[in-house]
Amino acid sequence: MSGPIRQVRLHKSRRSILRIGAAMAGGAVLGPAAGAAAMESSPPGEPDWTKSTGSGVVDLPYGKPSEFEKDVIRRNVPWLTATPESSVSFTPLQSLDGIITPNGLFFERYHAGRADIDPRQHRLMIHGLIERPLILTMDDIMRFPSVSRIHFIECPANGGMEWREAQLNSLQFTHGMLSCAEWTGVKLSTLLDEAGLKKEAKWVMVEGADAARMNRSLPLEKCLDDCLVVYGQNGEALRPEQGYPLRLLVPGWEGNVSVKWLRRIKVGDEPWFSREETSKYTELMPDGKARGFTWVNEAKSVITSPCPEKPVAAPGLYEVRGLAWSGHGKVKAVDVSFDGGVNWHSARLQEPVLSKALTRFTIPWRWDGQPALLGSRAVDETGYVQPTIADLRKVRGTNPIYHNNSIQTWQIKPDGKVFDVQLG
Ligand SMILES: Nc1nc2c(c(=O)[nH]1)N[C@H]1C(S)=C(S)[C@@H](COP(=O)(O)O)O[C@H]1N2
Ligand SMILES: [Mo]
Repeated sequence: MSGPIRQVRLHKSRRSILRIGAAMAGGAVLGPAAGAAAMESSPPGEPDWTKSTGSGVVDLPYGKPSEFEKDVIRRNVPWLTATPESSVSFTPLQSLDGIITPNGLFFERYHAGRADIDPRQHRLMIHGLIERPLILTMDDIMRFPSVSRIHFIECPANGGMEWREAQLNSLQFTHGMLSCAEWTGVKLSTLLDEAGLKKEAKWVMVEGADAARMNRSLPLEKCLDDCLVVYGQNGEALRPEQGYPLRLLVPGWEGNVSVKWLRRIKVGDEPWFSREETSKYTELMPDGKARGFTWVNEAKSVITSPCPEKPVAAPGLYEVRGLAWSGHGKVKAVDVSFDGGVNWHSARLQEPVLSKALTRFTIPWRWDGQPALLGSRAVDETGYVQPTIADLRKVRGTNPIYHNNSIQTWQIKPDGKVFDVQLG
């Protein structure tokens, strides 16, 4: 009994965070009456779940979230693509904490649908400018020394619908082609070492086993640096959505190069200029030329709470939360503005801060009920500062689809609703 009582007293003598919010919520559960209730042996009322035993073990052989979390799901934008086989679903960033995306909520991007592959029949072929061509089974691949690394994947088209104007009033749809997992597999350099690179080797082509046979060219330097051939995702096998049984993971680079259902690696001395690096994943610049091989996802951040899906309940004290990331390495700092970029305040970075991984930031905010414009700006370890949309447009115009890493502004209205806006 003494614990709760002492807690209540402590709360009274110090500044209470919940008091204002709870009163506004009608005081039903956490209102002033809660102070007295905390001195009883249990919270007021006796709910059904306390009156009888619950379900037994292995009632759910593979666990899933509470039924009360049923709205926390991947969603798509139906008008965006002609078919669901060549489409994308978005991660509900507004409902997630920390930096890891649960496997069932990892965003999906398919060019020709999800391949469902029998791992016993899957093969990875390595050929081209190497000494020993290889055809590896999954068992072969799992015998190589393994590594586990936490990295994000972001489709370069994330935010691509916002180049001209703010049109999607949703964090899930403006930023949800972004997820982060702990990946387990073999370093690509280990496999290339096993195959023996010839000295003319300069480029590597990677290809998927899906109906799109998606393929991309990668410079050998990146392949030998930090690329992984992975079979594990957050401690279990890759999900089919993420390329089961095997995918390439190219840390920090546009998601498209992280080829799923990986079946072939060819070593050459020049790029292949595949469809996905000529017709797509290039950007039309204002002078009519197209930029290609724009691989790196540069520093970016977004406030995940509040956001259009998570309005502000009432004036009071809040913790503003968000995510920051950079394809060049670690996030060094995140600044947050509450007045549309006039004043900036340093946010706290939550540990761990990992290279080419999502980083969580927080900052306290007392909302006075007045209109506000919230935005976050990431700085990475190279010193690169996340740009405004106005600055990006000065260089790249309004035609691009890819690599919109601009500062996201959320407008808070006096009723607490949150809107996706852009500042001139
Ligand atoms: N084989 C294959 N690999 C692929 C794709 C694909 O359609 N086929 N989509 C790519 C694109 S465009 C992106 S953004 C990422 C998305 O990875 P995810 O679906 O695991 O989120 O996978 C890439 N790898
Ligand atoms: Mo993508």
